[in-house]
Order: sequence, then C-alpha cells, then structure tokens
Amino acid sequence: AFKRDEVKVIFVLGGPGVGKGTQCANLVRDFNYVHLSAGDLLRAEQARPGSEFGELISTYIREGNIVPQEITIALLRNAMQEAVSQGRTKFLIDGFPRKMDQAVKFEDDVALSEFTLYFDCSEEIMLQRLLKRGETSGRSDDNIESIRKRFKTFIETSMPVVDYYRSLNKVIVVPCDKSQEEVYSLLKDKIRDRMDI
Ligand code: UP5
Ligand code: MG
Repeated sequence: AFKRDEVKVIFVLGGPGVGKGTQCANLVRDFNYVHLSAGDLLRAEQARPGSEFGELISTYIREGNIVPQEITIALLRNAMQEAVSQGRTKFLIDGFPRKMDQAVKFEDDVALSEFTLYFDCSEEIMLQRLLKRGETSGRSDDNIESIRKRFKTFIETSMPVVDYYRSLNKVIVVPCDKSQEEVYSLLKDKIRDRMDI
C-alpha cells in the first residue's frame, strides 16, 4: 500500500454514460491530476496480446458485470505505481469502486480515498448519451441489451458503494443533466477548494 499522504485519491462514480470520462478530462486539463479509468484499463488489458484475462474481461464487460476485483485492483495499482515513480501523486479513479468488496480491498491494500464525486442524472438521459456514443465508439457494451444490464448492475451493485461513502459524509453530488460546460462549471464550484493537497 501507499503510505498515508503519499498519494491523494478521489473516486469518480456515477451511472453508465453519465459523463465521468468527459468531466475527468476537464479536471486533468485544469488541475494536475492523473486520470485512471478502471474501464479503460480493463479494455486495454483485454486488447493486450497475450493477456490471460482478455476473454474473461470481454465477457464481463459485454454482460455489464463487474470483473473480479483482483484483476482491476492490480491494473490500478500498477498504473498508480508508474505515475508515482514519475512524481505524480494525485489521482482521479474513474468508474471504481463499483462493488463494496472492491472499495474495502482497495482502501485496505492500496490507498484511502479523500472523497467521492458522484455524478447524477436520469437513466433516460444516460441512455440517450450511450446510444449516441454507440454510433461511433466501437464499445462492445454500447448497445441496448448491454446498456440495460449496465443500468441494472449499477443500481444493484454500485449504488451501495455510493451510499456507503455518503454515510461517511464523503460524497460530493454533481447533477449531470445539463450541457458538458454547465456540468463542469458546477463541478468546479463544488470542488475548487478541495483539489489541492
Ligand atoms: N456526454 C458526456 N457528458 C455530456 C453532457 N453533459 N451532455 C451531453 N452529452 C454528454 O460520456 C458518455 C457520452 O455522453 C459521450 O459520448 C460524451 O460525449 C457524452 P462519458 O464521459 O464517456 O461517460 P462515462 O460516465 O465515462 O461513461 P462510461 O460508458 O465510460 O461509463 P461506465 O461506467 O458504463 O463504463 P466504464 O468504462 O467505467 O466500465 C465499463 C465496464 O467495465 C463495466 O460495465 C464493467 O463491466 C467493467 N468494469 C469493471 O468490471 N470493474 C470496474 O472497476 C470498472 C469497470
Ligand atoms: Mg468512462
């Protein structure tokens, strides 16, 4: 595990297509954070020639299920170690933890989170965004069947993680139904005084 104060970790959670990746990119542009999307790391591992997990990951992602935590945590830990070795210590961890066991294991073994950004918007809007993105994304889970499964997994499995951190008073809620620019300006207002170490 990283030592206390060695790294700063912010979790970024919210339903499929809510805009986690989009807003993280804005934060990276304006603040000195490393953006690690658990989904992107899993997709990269899936595509890596010789990966022993490739097939497993692709099945889990298409079905909207949560990949076993050992795999995701190892990918995150490696990426964090790499960044820390280059002197970069502030992290936006996007789309993780999305199951209680991941949250507990990551905070025990890797690093404590400072707080969680929870991006909130209606399923109807998320569905529209994902279907639109699906026209060009090439993502195997941007189709209506997979999207339905992702929504179900999010409500049943991932919302309990948000509720857990909420019970600890560690959640900042950001409504995400407006334009990207409006969402970002709201987000910045809510976190401006918390982005420095
Ligand atoms: N868009 C964004 N903001 C907009 C706005 N305000 N107005 C209009 N349009 C907006 O945005 C989605 C689309 O909407 C884009 O086209 C964007 O331009 C537009 P994006 O920023 O990509 O949203 P994001 O929340 O990042 O959506 P994403 O699809 O990445 O979220 P998921 O949480 O579903 O996907 P993720 O990649 O995190 O996970 C995929 C799968 O990996 C999971 O289902 C799971 O199977 C697996 N996984 C694990 O098993 N374990 C993990 O820990 C993580 C993932
Ligand atoms: Mg994303």
